[in-house]
Amino acid sequence: MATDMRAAVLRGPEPITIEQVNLDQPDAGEVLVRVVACGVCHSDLHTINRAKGGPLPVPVILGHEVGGIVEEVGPGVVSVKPGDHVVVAFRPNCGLCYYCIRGMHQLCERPDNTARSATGERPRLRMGEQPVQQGIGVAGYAEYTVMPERGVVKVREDAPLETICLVGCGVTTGVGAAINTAKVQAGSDVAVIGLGGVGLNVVQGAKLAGARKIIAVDISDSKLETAATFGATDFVNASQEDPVARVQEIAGGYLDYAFEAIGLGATVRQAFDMVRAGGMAVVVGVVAQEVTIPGIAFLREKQLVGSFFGSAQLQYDIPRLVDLYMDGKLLIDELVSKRRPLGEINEAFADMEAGAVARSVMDPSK
Ligand code: COD
Ligand code: ZN
Ligand code: ZN
Repeated sequence: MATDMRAAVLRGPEPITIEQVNLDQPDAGEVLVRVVACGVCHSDLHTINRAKGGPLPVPVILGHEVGGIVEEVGPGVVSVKPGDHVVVAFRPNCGLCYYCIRGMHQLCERPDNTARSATGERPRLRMGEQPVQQGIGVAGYAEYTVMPERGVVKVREDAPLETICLVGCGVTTGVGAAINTAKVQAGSDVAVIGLGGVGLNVVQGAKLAGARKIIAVDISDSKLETAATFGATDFVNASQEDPVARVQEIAGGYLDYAFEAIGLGATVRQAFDMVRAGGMAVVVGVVAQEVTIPGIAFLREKQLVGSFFGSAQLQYDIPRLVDLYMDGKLLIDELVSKRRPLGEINEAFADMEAGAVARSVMDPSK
């Protein structure tokens, strides 16, 4: 039996529309989740812009920052049961490949979402006879989603799903870059370039790790102000002064870590230039360009490191990040700039494009 539901469907360059979609019941090893809330992440916007620029498998339902409640489980599912509260992990891991057995789940070679989202080999959603893709493996802008078991993580029931949904991507990506990828040392000095939803989480990850100075770099004064709430101690407006020289000055010449959270070649270079000898520049942003680095700097043992999804082990990291939020050590409410019913999804993306919000959260029940 299939479930009928309302969903926000992207069919191409035109605006997203709300339509009736059919969802399969959970198969062996799968979980049907009622979506309580879904955050609007920058990667969804990237997908929309790709749809404007060229071919993209459509129709597709975007949305991958989901907090929800298990409605039904398929045969063989053991880690969750109906009624459990879950955060969806958009990139499930197989547990068995080269990377998984070495604890690098974020690099899993068989994440069970490429087939669902890109090639549509095994579609779980359809409109009439037409398959509908689960964008970024989830399709969270809908009343329900069906995920493999390792793509849902049980969380405590006293945590508000409409807030902790952001742990499904933005919080984990940013905080994880600081505490998992870089393993920021207590007492060290950190710079974060770009203070969107992800950069703000790098700031609070660095604070959690016990950094001394956390230097926020952005071109918008309002973003710099928000960064103060999340723990930034010093502020550099890169449109008014040279960010490399100013950050080095604030750090007394020895900046330990720099994080790039925008996705531009020029700011990756700034991050690399501003760290001390032996320091680490971490690239969190998705960089579609080539990056030029002065090779001689490697003699100074500078490190340039990538970070994907906060180098997270989701079944471990998601519940502990939720605990830190419930203990008041992580701010998530402050990231939610706006809540909207599903029908306002296009407006939510317009807000993101205008830089007007840290995060919007959609409520598919409305
Ligand atoms: N110098 C300083 N700041 C700048 C500059 C500049 N030249 N240009 C723009 N900025 C600022 C903007 O003012 C803004 O505050 C910020 O950079 C960017 O923020 P947003 O809100 O546009 O973007 P986010 O935080 O939602 O960002 C996401 C990334 C853009 C980093 C995106 O690349 C991403 O999601 N990366 C994470 C990769 C990952 O692991 N993803 C997991 C799946 S989503
Ligand atoms: Zn995301
Ligand atoms: Zn794997």
